[in-house]
Amino acid sequence: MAALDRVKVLVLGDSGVGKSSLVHLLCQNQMLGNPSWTVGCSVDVRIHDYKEGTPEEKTYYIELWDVGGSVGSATSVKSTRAVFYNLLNGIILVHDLTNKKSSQNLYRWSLEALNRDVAPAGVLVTNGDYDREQFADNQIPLLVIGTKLDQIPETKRNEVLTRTAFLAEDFNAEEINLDCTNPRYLAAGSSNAVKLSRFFDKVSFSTDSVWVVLGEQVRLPEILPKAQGSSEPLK
Ligand SMILES: Nc1nc2c(ncn2[C@@H]2O[C@H](COP(=O)(O)OP(=O)(O)OP(=O)(O)O)[C@@H](O)[C@H]2O)c(=O)[nH]1
Ligand SMILES: [Mg+2]
Repeated sequence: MAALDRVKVLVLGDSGVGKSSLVHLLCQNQMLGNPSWTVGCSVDVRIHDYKEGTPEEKTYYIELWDVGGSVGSATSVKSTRAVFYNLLNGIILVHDLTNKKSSQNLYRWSLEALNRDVAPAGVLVTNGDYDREQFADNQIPLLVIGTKLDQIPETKRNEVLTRTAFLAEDFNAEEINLDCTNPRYLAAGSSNAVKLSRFFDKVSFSTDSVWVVLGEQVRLPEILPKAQGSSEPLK
């Protein structure tokens, strides 16, 4: 069997928002039994059928790089994380719907990963300082995921989801809100599953188009002449 193409997706967000729980759900289709702090980064893989059911259908390994979210913006911590940010095809931005700060910090996480974090070390780029122009030429697919939906009382959901819809708009991304401990939220055929599949289609397509190398967005042929008839990405 031919080796499958692999693509890399970063999973970013504050500590405790549920990144590891989400990755486990995406890759193992079940609740993560015993979550503990992620130190450094852990990687799991999901198999994705690009353009399923069409003549262009192709299977990809999606590597989900779950980057531990502890201790925000000290320069040394940032440079440690930076090693995970090279050669990426997409970013899943994860925030906790019960924690406003974790939503605001997504601006900082995305800027850090895309190497546009020009704020002085230790200063968060908050919603108020956010400038959409910083993303004007971004070609990396982004997906915003809100977790702990189960912990928001029914009476508060509208208010919370209206606020987070703006967030997805700022990132020009789709959003999914869910409970990471419940596989039902990603059940086959559900609108969440459709959004997810659309995101992974975009990410898979990007193996043939754009990568981030040391913070610069480049087209693959510019850094690696492709083997005839192959779209094997750079490893
Ligand atoms: N009720 C509920 N609990 C959740 C949800 N997602 C995550 N949790 C819980 O939140 C806690 C933190 O989850 P993790 O997945 O470890 O968070 P993380 O983002 O990987 O944290 P770091 O590894 O420190 O960066 C765990 O106790 C999870 O069970 C959710 O959607 N609903
Ligand atoms: Mg974790």
